[in-house]
Amino acid sequence: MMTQIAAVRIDPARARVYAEGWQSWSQSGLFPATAAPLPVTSPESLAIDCQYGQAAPAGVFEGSGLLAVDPAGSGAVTVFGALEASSRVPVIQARLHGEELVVYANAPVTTTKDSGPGGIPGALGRWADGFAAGLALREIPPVWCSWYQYYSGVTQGDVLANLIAMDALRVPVGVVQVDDGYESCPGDWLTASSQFPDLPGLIATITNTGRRAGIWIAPMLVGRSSKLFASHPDWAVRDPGTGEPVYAGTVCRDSCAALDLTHPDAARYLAAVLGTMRGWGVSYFKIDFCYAGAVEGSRYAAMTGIEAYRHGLRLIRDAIGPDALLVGCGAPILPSVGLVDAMRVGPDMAADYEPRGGQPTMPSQRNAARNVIARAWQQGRFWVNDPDCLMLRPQVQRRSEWASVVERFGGLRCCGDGLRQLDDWGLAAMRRLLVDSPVKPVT
Ligand code: 9PG
Repeated sequence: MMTQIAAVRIDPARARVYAEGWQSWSQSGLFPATAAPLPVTSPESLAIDCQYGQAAPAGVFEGSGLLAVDPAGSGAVTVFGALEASSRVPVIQARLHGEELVVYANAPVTTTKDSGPGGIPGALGRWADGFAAGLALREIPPVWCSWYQYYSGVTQGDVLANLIAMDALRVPVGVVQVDDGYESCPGDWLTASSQFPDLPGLIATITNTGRRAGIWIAPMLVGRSSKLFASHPDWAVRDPGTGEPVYAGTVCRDSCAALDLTHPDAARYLAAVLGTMRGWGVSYFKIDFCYAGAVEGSRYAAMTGIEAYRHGLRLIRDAIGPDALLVGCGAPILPSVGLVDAMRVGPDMAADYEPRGGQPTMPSQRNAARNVIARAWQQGRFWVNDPDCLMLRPQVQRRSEWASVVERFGGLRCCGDGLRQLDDWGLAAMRRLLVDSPVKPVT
């Protein structure tokens, strides 16, 4: 139930509204008060990008646990923020009525008037200093990631060729991360696809060069075609009404359910998978499609989606150990604070500047840059921001603009190009930008 909590007087022509998206890929931005985002309509985006699978109504700004208003003219920035995000995240909405923004929430929030410097980003940074006080953050070495050149077609040979090329071309990479494509099916993480005849051997080859080996995994999903789902259908989060597994997205063309990590046997299974990867030498984990761990539904233990999600994140950290680096992706923002080393803060980067169909969460430089700039205040406060990979090969539209955004606002530095695809400009820029991530705020 939404209740009105405030009415903020604004100058409609100049006022701005910040709305925090639910998870990494969800639309986050600083919008003119007269231009609320278009509502999400695609069923896939509703399941993936929206809190509780529900879109904000037309003409409404919606923040997941955080919304800020800069009235422009006179007056301080007002920040409406969650008190905590460990059991539920309040939905906060704002609607323009003449010269007022009327603000509603479905749970108690704090209201802070901030007259300090820096407008909305400055006020959000100060709010974050309170919300996430006392976190110790760690530097992340520069990463090479297989996704943005090879996508799901990546082979062991592609990774090896790049491992050789990074030495030959003197590209300073500290972590070599194998992305989606190595596994036979989401859930069956230790059964490799035919593209990876010897995954443990590849990991050893990477660590033998003195680099960290990294792997992508979607630990909170289970594909319906997997052996895991066939043998343990009771490990899926279920709709309390129908008893059917809750749909949690499509990965590798497989429709997926959410894995119930409150089930002790499912938790043991995941811990064993991660422990095996640790045993191969993997010490960097990009955990993806994490929103699936927070869907509401029937679980073994009676927990809210967010409680179950945080339980899952803790068990993942226990399984990989304190020295491994943990990067969240597709992950609910406020519930992850303090539980990951780095966090993807926007939709996927892509070679095309504009998203397909104009959709605000589809891969594209336009969408990625919007979120990375809007969420820059999280860098060095919640975690190291991951703006997504640098893509600097000649086929990438407006590539120097993306390099500038990553340099100015990002934290984690990751190379997404096949290194032999880079021309002289791309190689020089890549060498310059691949440095250890800062752990300090950028704004
Ligand atoms: C691997 C990729 C990469 C990438 C991640 C994630 O259907 N979707 O809406 C959708 C969104 C993002 C996405 C894939 C699908 O990309 O962000 O870095 O790891 O998964 O599959």
